[in-house]
Amino acid sequence: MAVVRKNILSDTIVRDNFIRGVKLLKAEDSGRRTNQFGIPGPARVVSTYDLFVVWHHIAMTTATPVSNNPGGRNAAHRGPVFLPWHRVMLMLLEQNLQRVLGDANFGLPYWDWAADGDLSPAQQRTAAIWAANCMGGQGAPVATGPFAHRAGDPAAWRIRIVGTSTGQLAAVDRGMRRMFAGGTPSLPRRAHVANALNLNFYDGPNWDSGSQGFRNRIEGWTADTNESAPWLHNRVHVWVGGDMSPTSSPNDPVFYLNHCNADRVWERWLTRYNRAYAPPQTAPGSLRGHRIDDGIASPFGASMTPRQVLNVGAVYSYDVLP
Ligand SMILES: [Cu+2]
Repeated sequence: MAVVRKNILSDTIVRDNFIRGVKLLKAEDSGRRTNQFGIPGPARVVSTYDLFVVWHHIAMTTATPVSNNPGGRNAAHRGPVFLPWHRVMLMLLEQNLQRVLGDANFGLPYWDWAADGDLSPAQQRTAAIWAANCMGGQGAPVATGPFAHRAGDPAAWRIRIVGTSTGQLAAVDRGMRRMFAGGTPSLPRRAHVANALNLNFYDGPNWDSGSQGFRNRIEGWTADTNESAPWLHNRVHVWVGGDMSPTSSPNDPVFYLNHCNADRVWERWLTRYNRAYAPPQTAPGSLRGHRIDDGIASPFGASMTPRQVLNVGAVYSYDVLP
């Protein structure tokens, strides 16, 4: 039976289960060790939660095509596969949360950031999502909420693996960081989402962060009216700041709430435009990794293609589409 994904502010049980679930995954040994990923220093356990962090970093630092990549396209971003790739990631996290929670009906919650974007900049920083009983607030380290740093508490949320500015992975052990509005003054607004949904084609040449179409707009590389860069999904990463900025951005559970909302916007787009995707499999090898039947590899063994995730109604749906 398909699960329903809900707004995290609308259901306290889903909210609390999400928080409990990510903590259980953070405490679970994935069976992998840091040295298997070339991370310098003594071999340490990689938790199931952190395996998603490593996966995201590796995808983001894998150029597609590997040899010549002027558009900056990587295995998960700046190209057509951005939306399917993150959909697969969210589905795998959701499955793992269902497993550790013992609840096959658990659906990943989303954060409707455009609703907050319509608030004043000051209200955005103290919105309900950042309450101590939800995601907690900002700081370096974060000092309130379920992911706050608490000195000497082994159950406190710790950042263990980060992506460095030189594209490497590094082992650390510290509290999580956020800095609201440090890199951009405000969240995306509902009007920006509506404008993105009016784009009636998915993606096109050069299939990168410079192309027109819905994918590049929701990812956040193309301009909307009267707002300086970045836009939409990218803007949320930059606005939250801290650990939401680098290749290891899944370190902050808010990553999943942001991407679940981007996925929700995509789902609306799919319902409107006949579940279209591009490029087709006949596209040249320079688009390998982004064509409709190219596999999306994961460290969890599963490999899905964009085509296989264009209609996920049997797996999950959203309580409300934008
Ligand atoms: Cu990503």
